[in-house]
Amino acid sequence: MSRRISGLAVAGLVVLVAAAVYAGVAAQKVTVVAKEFSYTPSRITVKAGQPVQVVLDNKGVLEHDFVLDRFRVKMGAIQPGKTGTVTFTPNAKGTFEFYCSIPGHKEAGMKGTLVVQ
Ligand SMILES: [Cu+2]
Repeated sequence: MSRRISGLAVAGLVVLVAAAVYAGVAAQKVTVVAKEFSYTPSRITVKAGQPVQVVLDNKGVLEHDFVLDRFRVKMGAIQPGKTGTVTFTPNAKGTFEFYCSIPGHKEAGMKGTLVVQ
């Protein structure tokens, strides 16, 4: 009986430690709505050195993308009504541009700013 209880206690402790470790590296989740021809929000602020998960919610009628050259992020085209996800870790502080790589979209204003602090 006591062996069974201590076994449960150990299992519980393992779960707690795993949860704590996971929380330490949990991604900074950011949802960005894409439409013609903008991102909302167009300015995203994140912390350096911690993973960032970008969820692109395409509420437009054309396909859209999310590209951030500085951190080699390229989501790929997301169809209207769909969402796409990409995760990266910004390893430098500063202000960086992200944009849509579908031809003509960036030029039409489909770009934004990632601020890494
Ligand atoms: Cu676009």
